[in-house]
Amino acid sequence: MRAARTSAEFDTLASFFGALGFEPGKAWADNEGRSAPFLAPLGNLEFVAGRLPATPEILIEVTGLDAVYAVAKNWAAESGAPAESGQKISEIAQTHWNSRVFTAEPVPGMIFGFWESDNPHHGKPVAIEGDLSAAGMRFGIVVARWNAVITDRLLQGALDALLRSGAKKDAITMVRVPGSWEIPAAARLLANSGQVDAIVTLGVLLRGDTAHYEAIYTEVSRGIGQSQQDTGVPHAFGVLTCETLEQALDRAGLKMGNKGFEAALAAIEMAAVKKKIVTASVTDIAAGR
Ligand code: DLZ
Repeated sequence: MRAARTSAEFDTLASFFGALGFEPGKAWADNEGRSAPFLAPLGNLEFVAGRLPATPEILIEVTGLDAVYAVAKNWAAESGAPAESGQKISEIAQTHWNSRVFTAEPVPGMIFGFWESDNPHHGKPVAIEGDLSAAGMRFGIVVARWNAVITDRLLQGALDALLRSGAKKDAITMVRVPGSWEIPAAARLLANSGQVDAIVTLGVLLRGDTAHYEAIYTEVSRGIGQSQQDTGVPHAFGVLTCETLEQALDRAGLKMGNKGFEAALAAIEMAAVKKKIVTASVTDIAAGR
């Protein structure tokens, strides 16, 4: 809690922190005074010995320092107050502790520092994530011939995604099967071969045209999922289940993107995630090593 010396200073401070987008807390007002609370997601108290802190007493860590700086500058300009009356905003400066900082003095003598670490992971939970580079990876594509007018487009989409992400042509093994029903078995054989890092499965089941549609769909999705679980090789699911041919076409490159392309991207990402999890320790990854 900081006490404003005057009512005008209180208004200025409330206006400044409000402009910066701080979440307001529950304010109070009575005969003795009034408050303007602003909530911080996390607060730390740090004592420093041996060298004077190069920064003001109150330091606020932000993400997007440049945006915060622009808002602060704008606020100061709009307030129209002469610089000597306070409301000073410093330049952004690099610190000796791998951060950038600027100071704001919305009212004379009350200086706040705003800073952002140079390390983009600072203070954030770091997730293991796969990147979308397919260079050096090997892929299998299992594609059903049934409804080939659509599955061919899904295949083109998948190849496009793999090649544009850096996969080599000869690192892609394509397997054509009669229909979606046969996809799980072929995918499992491919996974067990040890020749691929990830598999893209492509097929189209049309409710109107497919006898026992639910039963086939359940079995195909279960089979692909089970092959993935049992073999540990990522299987991306690119089997469309649609009411009509038109809906399927929309998902194969017309109105709703190309699900083959999307499935291939998922395969690349999961192959990369697997590599990271298997080859590095989780603590290494979290530390960005
Ligand atoms: C038989 C059949 C039918 C009726 N419909 C489809 C379909 O919509 N999509 C598809 O991929 N395959 C279909 N099939 C073929 C089966 O998946 C399977 O290839 C055959 O029953 C032979 O085992």
